[in-house]
Parts: sequence; C-alpha cells; structure tokens
Amino acid sequence: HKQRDLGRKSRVKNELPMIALAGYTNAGKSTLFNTLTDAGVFAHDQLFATLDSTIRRVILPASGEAVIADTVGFIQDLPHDLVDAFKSTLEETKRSNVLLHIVDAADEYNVEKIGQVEEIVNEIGASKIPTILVMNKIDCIKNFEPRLDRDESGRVYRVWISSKTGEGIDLLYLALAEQLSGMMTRAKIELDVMSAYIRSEIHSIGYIHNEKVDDFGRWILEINVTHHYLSKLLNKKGVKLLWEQSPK
Ligand SMILES: Nc1nc2c(ncn2[C@@H]2O[C@H](COP(=O)(O)OP(=O)(O)OP(=O)(O)O)[C@@H](O)[C@H]2O)c(=O)[nH]1
Ligand SMILES: [Mg+2]
Repeated sequence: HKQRDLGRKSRVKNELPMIALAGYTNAGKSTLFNTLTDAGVFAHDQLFATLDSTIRRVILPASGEAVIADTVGFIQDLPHDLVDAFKSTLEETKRSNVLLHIVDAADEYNVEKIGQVEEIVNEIGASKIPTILVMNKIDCIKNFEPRLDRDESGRVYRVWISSKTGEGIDLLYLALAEQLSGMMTRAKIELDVMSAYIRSEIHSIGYIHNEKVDDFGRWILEINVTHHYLSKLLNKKGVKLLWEQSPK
C-alpha cells in the first residue's frame, strides 16, 4: 500500500499546477482571468488544445507554467439554467492546487458574501485546498494601496489588488509562487551544444538562478521550475541532470 501511495503522491507532484478562480458573481473573476492570461506568455502546446475557453495554460512570473480556471460566480438562489454550468466548473475548483477567492473589496456586503462562498466551498469538499483571498477593485477605494497580508505562520492569506488597473498583480504573482513552491524544484542541469536552444525556453518558463558555459561549450544552468517541467526537460535530447534539491 505504501508503494502505491507514494506513486500517487509523486504523480500529483508532477502535475501542472492548477489555479482556480472562485467567488461571488461580479467580484471580477473573469477580469482577473484575462489579466493573468494576457500578461502571461501563451504556451502553444497541443496537449491542451482541447481545453475549453475558461481554462487556459499560462506561464506566470516566478511560479512558471500553470493552468488557470475561471468559474461561474457563486450567487445566492442561483437561477435554474445556471445550475449545470455552475456545477461543472466546481469540478475544476476541486482539482486545483490553489483557490483564489475573488472578492469585491469595495462591496459593502462582501463579508456576508465571503461567508456564503466559503460555505459552498465546504459543501463541495474543497475546503482543504489552500485559499488566497483576492480583494479586488481597490481602484474603487480612495487612497488604497496594493497590499499582501500574512497570517502568524507567515503564509499569505490575502492580497489587495485591482484586476482593472493591474495594481498589486505583482503581489499576487508572489503569493502564487509561494503557495505553489511545493510543486517546484531547484535543479542543476547541463545542455550540450546542440541543445543550447532550450535555454531560451527555460528562461521563459522557469527561473534561472545562474548560468555559465563550460570549456566544452555546454550550458550549466541552475534553475527553479515545476517538477512537471523538469521531467519534461529531462526527456529532451542533450539535457542532463547534474543535481536536484532533495524532494520534500
Ligand atoms: N473598478 C474595477 N472594476 C472591476 C475590477 N475588476 C472587475 N471589474 C468590473 O466588475 C464587473 C464584473 O467583472 P467580471 O470579471 O465579469 O466578474 P465575475 O466575477 O467574472 O462575474 P461572474 O462571471 O458573473 O461571476 C465588470 O464590469 C468589470 O469590469 C477592478 O479591479 N476594478
Ligand atoms: Mg465571470
């Protein structure tokens, strides 16, 4: 049994990080979805060609490649014709590695709405998914600066942003990178001369701590990438693993 559990664990670890946007209707989920996907570089990978329009593959600063899912907004007394759409997007929420709970920071009823959304998250069995509250629309609050709030253990639990103006998006990227760090790994790799072209791909998908060319013209790179991307990299011709941070 132990063996099988380990297998499952490593499979999960090697998955593409998945971020779900959830929240009350009109909070700004789709606007944020567009901001995140437009800012990110699109990865034209055939593998994901069949994903529907509310799920997109992106490469985010710091945390690298990920999948982002927009969802139908939560609403009290959901209209009948929306129930199916709502339920199907909830499935995406359950599979995600991070839940971004989007809130309209300028809405006077937002505390109530946060409670209602949390209740539904509990009902669908997604309460264990690490959640970051994204207080959106700070451009509607006078003199409000983007901010990031941490709990006593240092974990980011809330970020204040505007999806419209882009203020605070950098803080959200930081929060996501921290939250997804368990899915990332640090490694040292060697690219032979014929594979040097892969370096630019790594530059756009992951983070390169340092790089140098050895006497034989091979690139030696120390990188921070998802486990998912590292395993893909190591399957490429001319890429050799020199060292990897011991898995947690
Ligand atoms: N001022 C301001 N308006 C915003 C911001 N983000 C979203 N909006 C506006 O809020 C409204 C709702 O945005 P959506 O992104 O459609 O909200 P949603 O959460 O996807 O809504 P549903 O799909 O109905 O659940 C739109 O008019 C947006 O332009 C923001 O940061 N600032
Ligand atoms: Mg929407």
